[in-house]
Amino acid sequence: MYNFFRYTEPKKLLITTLIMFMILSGGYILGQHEAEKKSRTNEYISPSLGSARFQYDRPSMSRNPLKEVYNPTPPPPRIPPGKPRLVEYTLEIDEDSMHEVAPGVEIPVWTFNGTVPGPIIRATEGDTLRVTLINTGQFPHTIHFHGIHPAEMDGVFELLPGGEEFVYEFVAEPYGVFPYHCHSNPVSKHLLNGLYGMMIIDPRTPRPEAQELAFVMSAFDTDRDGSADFYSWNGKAFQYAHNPVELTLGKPVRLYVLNMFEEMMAPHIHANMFGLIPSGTAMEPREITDVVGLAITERAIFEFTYKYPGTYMFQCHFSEHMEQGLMGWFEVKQSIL
Ligand SMILES: [Cu+2]
Repeated sequence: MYNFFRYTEPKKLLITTLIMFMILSGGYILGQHEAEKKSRTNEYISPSLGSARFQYDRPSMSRNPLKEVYNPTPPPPRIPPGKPRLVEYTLEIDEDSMHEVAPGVEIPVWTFNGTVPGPIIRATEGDTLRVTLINTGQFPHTIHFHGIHPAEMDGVFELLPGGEEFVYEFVAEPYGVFPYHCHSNPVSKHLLNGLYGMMIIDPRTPRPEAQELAFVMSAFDTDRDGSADFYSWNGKAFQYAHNPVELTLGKPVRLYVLNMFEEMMAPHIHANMFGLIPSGTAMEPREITDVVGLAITERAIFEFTYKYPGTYMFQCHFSEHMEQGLMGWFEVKQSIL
């Protein structure tokens, strides 16, 4: 017994010292991290983040219009089931745009047609999609569409110099939800600067009638320190916290959602479940859930209907993403008809 204590006491002392060191150094690192976060410029605290008691303000109390809210309603689908048609878009790249990334915070960005994300491109499966790209900038750019198309329409090798135009033309297939983005190197910079958007290819047999929404999830590193400062639905942090998306009680909703940032996202709707159609490439949901993980460029369709009226949060379930912009409100109202 005597020997046992003689050998264990120094061990205990060593372990205790090690634990104390780990606690103290951990506290120091955390403190440094917090101080670094606070020193960042362009920090914006949304009133919807709530009070010191961490309660969320109701959206009607915090409505604070941005200069403009990115309309979450996608353009209507082509009128199926007619014959396949030619669907034309013109996308102009501008390297000299200012973009309000959060209320009162403007940053320089690169844009397709002046917005981040760029406009939604929409066609029906089998249509011929013709997209004219005009590069008004100084750097070479491209458009790389996801989906099926010939090699020379893939927007990887054929870099478009500033001041020139190029026409992408291919048959829209398969049906689903896709990203499009610049693929000029360094791709990370062209993406982070804002050159991305969503493409919806509708099935030739139309999906059932629903209120349609489209959310592109992305993030902005405003001070270029390598970590994102704002996370956004459709390019603006907190825009649907200040301007809730109105839904009609009992009416089906179809949400097209796409992640364009290099971190995992976890879109989640509150007090409800959705039918999940990964990549939008099926007519029927694969499962019923209320959250899904989306890696960069992964996308899905969520189909849901609210059963009760009221105000419901939607968010990215990564807490940091939510606190830095990826949250908002659905206001579910009785139909006035
Ligand atoms: Cu580019």
